[in-house]
Parts: sequence; C-alpha cells; structure tokens
Amino acid sequence: METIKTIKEVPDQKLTVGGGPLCGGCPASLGLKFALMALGKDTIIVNASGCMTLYVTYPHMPTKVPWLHNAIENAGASATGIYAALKQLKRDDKATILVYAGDGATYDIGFQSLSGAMTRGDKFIYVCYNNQSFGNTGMQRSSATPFGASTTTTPIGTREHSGNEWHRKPMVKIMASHGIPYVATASMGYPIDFMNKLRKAKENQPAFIDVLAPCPTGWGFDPSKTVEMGKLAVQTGAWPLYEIDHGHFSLTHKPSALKPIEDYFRPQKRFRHLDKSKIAEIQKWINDQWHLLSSGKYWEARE
Ligand SMILES: Cc1ncc(C[n+]2csc(CCOP(=O)(O)OP(=O)(O)O)c2C)c(N)n1
Ligand code: SF4
Ligand SMILES: [Mg+2]
Repeated sequence: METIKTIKEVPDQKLTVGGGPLCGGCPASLGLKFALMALGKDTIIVNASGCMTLYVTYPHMPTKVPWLHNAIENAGASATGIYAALKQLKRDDKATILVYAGDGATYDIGFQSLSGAMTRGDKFIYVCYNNQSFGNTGMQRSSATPFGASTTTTPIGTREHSGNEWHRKPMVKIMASHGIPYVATASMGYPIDFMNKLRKAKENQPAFIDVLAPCPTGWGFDPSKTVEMGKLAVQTGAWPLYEIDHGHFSLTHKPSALKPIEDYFRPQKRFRHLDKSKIAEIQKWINDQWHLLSSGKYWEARE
C-alpha cells in the first residue's frame, strides 16, 4: 500500500457524521474519523465503554459502519469472537476489525483480554485513544497518566503538591513483547502519520497503535488547541512517534532539537502546579529517554 503524503490523497468516504454529543475539540471522535478514512467502509468497530460509548447511543448513530458496544473489560475478547465468526463464514479477508478503546480500558481494566488476544495472534487492529485518564467517569488517574499530572484521584491539595507520582505503564513495549507484527505510537497532531500506521497495521495484524488524544476537558486547555497539543507532545519529546515493525524499532518523527517541556505543560491546567524544580526533573527524564530512543536503544528507554 502506498504511503499517504497529504490528506487530499485519502478518499473521504464520510463514514462519520457530525453532531455527536461529545465535548468540543474531542480528540477521540477526531481519531475515529481519521481511522475510518484510513481503513475504509469494510470496518467493524469494537468499542470498550468510555467516552466513545456516548458517541454512539441509539438511535444516534454517527458512524456508517457496524459498532459493537462492550464492557470495559472485554473488547479484546469480543474482537476474538468476531474474528472467529468471520473465519467460520470464510469472510475474514472481507472486513477489518478495529478495536477503539480508551487508555483506562487498555492499560488497566481490559488489559487481560487484550493480552490474551494478542498472545493468540487473533487478527485485528487495536487502537488505544489515549487521553491519559478515565475520562468518561471524571478524569481519574489511569496507568497511562503521565508523571506529575493532576487528576481527580491524584489531586493537588494542601498536603499533596506533585500530582501523579508514577510514570506511565510501558504499554507499547508490553504489546511489542507479545511478538505481534506491528506496534506503534501516534498522535492526533500528526494525522497523516497516524493514517499511514493504520494502513500498515491493516496489512500486518494483529497490530496495536497507541494514539495520544489530547483531551481539552480533562487536561484543561482550550478546545481549539487539540491538534496543537498533539504536536507539542511530540515536539517536546513527551510523546515520541515510533513504530516496531516485525521487531524493528524506528522513530517516525525526529525533531532536530526538542522544544522545552514547559511549552507543552504551560497551556494545560493539569500541570499548572508544577514548580521549576519538578519541571527540571521531568525535563531531565525526557532528555534521557530521548537520548536512548534517538540512539535506537528502545528497550533501554522507559515510555
Ligand atoms: C469494570 C468497570 N469499572 C468501571 C466502569 C465505569 N467506567 C465506564 S467508562 C470508564 C472510563 C474509561 O476510561 P477510558 O478507557 O480511558 O476511556 P475514556 O472514558 O477516557 O474515553 C469507567 C471507569 C465500568 N464500565 N466497568
Ligand atoms: S472528556 Fe475528553 S475524550 Fe471524553 S468526550 Fe470530552 S474531550 Fe472527548
Ligand atoms: Mg481515557
């Protein structure tokens, strides 16, 4: 499949329509639009409960492709079931199964069914739209929440000033360790990169893509800045873009120099409490990880 260079090359089959009930500037609905543009109409969506559950609530159906609602625990297992049914009907080459699930479902509550399906090598694409919190239930910390961020379960109070005190679960590495053909990160700030990765994933299943989904409501920034925030995350090294294609790691976007992490933190309320020394600590951590990644030492770096 040819690499997409501009958005004009992607036929817009209008598989999503406007007027959904999500917040203004929602990255999750934007990501779904990009995913369907890349994968086309013969796609079956499997969704774990989260913000996107509200997107498709009967009789409001803003997608023109099948959509399976799931509990938060079992999107991976449901994808396995659909794959088994398509195989039985000898139609597994006719449709792409796309799991579209949040980070809480992926990193935490649905992790077991995802890991099981990837261990079995069942053929589907799993996209985690990662807003770095349990968004739908009020922005609680998930294992994808970055170090230092304030959430409703890691709040800034009179005794606690640092926000989330843990680094993220290395989910992409964990998926890569399953030995599946294709694993990648992506960002709503780089839709062409995301769509090219989806197309690669389609040809190399099972595949896992962790797409950063900057959430204006949860992160506390202006809803017009979703894409800008997705770019800043990459340009500051907070969310590097890379892929692991049949075990081979490569960065897919390599800024000549990283922007200061403060450029990314400043517009977001969730980082506003961080003082200079904490920001310096995080900056050093990012620089160290970036040094490893840009030297190709993926397995030595922490996500
Ligand atoms: C076992 C279980 N625990 C809790 C819930 C409540 N719940 C519904 S949506 C949601 C948040 C999911 O977070 P995430 O997967 O990150 O998706 P987001 O809401 O951020 O889009 C939670 C905790 C649930 N449905 N099932
Ligand atoms: S909380 Fe964030 S991810 Fe959820 S609907 Fe609102 S903008 Fe979208
Ligand atoms: Mg989430």
